[in-house]
Amino acid sequence: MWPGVIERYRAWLPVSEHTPVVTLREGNTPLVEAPGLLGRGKTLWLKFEGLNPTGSFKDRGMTLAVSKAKEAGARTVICASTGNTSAAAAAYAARAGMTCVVVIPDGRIAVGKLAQALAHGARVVALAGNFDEALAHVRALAEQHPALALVNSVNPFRLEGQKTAAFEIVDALGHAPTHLALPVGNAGNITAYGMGFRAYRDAGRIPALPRLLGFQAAGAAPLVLGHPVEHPETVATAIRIGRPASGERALAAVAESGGRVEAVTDAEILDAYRRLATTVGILAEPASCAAVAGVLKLEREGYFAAGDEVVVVLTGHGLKDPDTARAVSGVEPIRASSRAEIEALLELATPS
Ligand code: AN7
Repeated sequence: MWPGVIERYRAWLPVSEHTPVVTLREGNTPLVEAPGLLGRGKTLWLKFEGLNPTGSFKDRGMTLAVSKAKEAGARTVICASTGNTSAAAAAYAARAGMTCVVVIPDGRIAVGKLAQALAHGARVVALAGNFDEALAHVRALAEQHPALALVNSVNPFRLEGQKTAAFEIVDALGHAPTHLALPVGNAGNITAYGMGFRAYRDAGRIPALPRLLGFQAAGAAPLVLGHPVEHPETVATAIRIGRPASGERALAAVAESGGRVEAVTDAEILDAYRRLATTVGILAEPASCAAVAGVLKLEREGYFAAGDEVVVVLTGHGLKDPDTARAVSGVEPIRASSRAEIEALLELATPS
């Protein structure tokens, strides 16, 4: 049985036999083929991280961060979040018997993520301010109050846990893909993939690093612009971040791999969202679709070559953000009050 990422990759992680493992058996997410998105001779896999216990990749880092916080004797975890980190922190804190405090930008997180944090019993603070301000507040509070364990990705255990996704991809394929594409917000996850692939390369498990392709939303693209964005805006609220905490490490990892960081517009994100939902059969949240949009854009520009194998990380489930799901479909349910009305809607040919 799959034991969760700490037990599966214990030798690669900073844990000991004294670490109380707090797990919801996260990880082991599938690589799903997406035929038809890239041209002939190229392969596209979707690493569906939305199938983790709380519906996003954050569970990989949270299992380690909460286990280490528990090991250190902490009773309360705190984080700032655009939504998914708060959902994961709330769930793993509940599992650990710890208190959880989350600070979110008021009115700017997807409704499913807010519902998760509340349902798991977290104390949810809706800040009049954006994510970057929320993160600055919780960092300062955690410094002043040693009883608070900060579980944002500035906590090094978060990225250690998240790097296991890179291991899983190589273990599942039996080799490294040529490219790994993912959305970039606070820039922790792309840094974690860089760490994971580097660890496997240094151990001789893969000959070279996949090229890391990071995609930001055009209205929140500090790493593309080369400077912080004061008022980030995008439909992809998960990555509405103007001052990425791991920005420099992320750019170094991208450069080392020979990859790139680019921006995609909200229109491109929503086009990719629709295409994924209606032709591949997968609902991924808008931030995740930024990576799909980016790969489709690079494909149009002729970036990929025959033989390339691309893995796109779908970081969060589309059910996290049902408002966007409904808006994107652009239609309402058709009302009916009788079988005849339903039948009329079917436009079936009359049997001969
Ligand atoms: C679905 O939850 O920052 O570049 O506070 O939820 O590692 O920040 C979420 C980020 C991509 C970006 N996709 O990852 C939070 C938060 C989804 C996300 C990202 C996030 P990072």
